[in-house]
Amino acid sequence: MNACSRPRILIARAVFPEIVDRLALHFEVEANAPDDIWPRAEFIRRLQGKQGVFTTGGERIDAELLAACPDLRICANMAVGYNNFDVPAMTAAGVLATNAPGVLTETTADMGFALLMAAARRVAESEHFLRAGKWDRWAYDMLIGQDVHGSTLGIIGMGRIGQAIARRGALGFGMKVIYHNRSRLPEADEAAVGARYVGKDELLKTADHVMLVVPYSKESHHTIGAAELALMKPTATLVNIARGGIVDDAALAQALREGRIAAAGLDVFEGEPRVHPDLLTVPNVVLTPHIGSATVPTRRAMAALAADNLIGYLTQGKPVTPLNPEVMAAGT
Ligand code: 8YV
Repeated sequence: MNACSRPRILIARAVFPEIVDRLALHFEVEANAPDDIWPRAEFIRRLQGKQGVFTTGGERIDAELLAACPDLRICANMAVGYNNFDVPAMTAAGVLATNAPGVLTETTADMGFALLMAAARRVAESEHFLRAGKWDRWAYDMLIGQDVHGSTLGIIGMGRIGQAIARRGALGFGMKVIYHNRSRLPEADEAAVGARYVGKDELLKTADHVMLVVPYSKESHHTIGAAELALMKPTATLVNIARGGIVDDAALAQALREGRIAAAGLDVFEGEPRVHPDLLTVPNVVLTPHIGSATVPTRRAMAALAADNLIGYLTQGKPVTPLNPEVMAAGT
């Protein structure tokens, strides 16, 4: 970049046109209006000479890519999760990483409850039943499920979204809320959300409904597998709104098929957008295509925050939500 030219950025996927227009006030922008999924080599080629990239959670940023893109200074994820970023490699390369926390908390917590209600009360199964013309009479046990109100909700992962789910459960549905997390919340925070800390096994054995809200990492891979499913109640439901890979999808499909747990609600999948074929053939699971944050205001807010990070950092050295602020301290 010569001294008087504007920074150049790449927007990896299609986003709201007004966000592209806003970015274009500050940068030379290469956008992706057709929303093509570029093969990695093409992504790297398009990143040449770019100082910033607007990513959406699906683009892997690692040491190999960073070595091939020496001009890159910031990667701004339009997602709170950033398991697509190798943050230590970015720090080593002097590249700032930013994510989009906060703005999607309540929307994603709503989706957790939508899946919980749908799974426990067999909403999707009931709809399929009706559309298939199978509803010809009332029966005392037709599509009966489990209660959500007044039951015990077990939350694994107690960050912002976990706490928003706890509040909904305790205050809205009169649930007893237990949680497990890497670290226990301060007592005042536990009281504020009405949740009690327990060990993971106790949570799995006690909860009527289990909700997963942990970030994905090597450590959280298959947090729920066959052994954990075996601890759960046969009447229990499992909801995953976190990331694919937190649950062993093959083991879950088998547990659902064998009635070892009652139902599940999944918004995220191992290897998505592919879905394990066994999950597609079991009836007692509600499947949605990673729409946890998908409301108009929230997706706008996420895109705006990613844009704010690019503008803040590349024009004034002041990002809003940096993940590795030490990059700035190092003056790189
Ligand atoms: C995004 C998400 O839709 O923010 C996250 O971590 O999982 C979703 O809200 C997805 O990552 C694409 O941006």
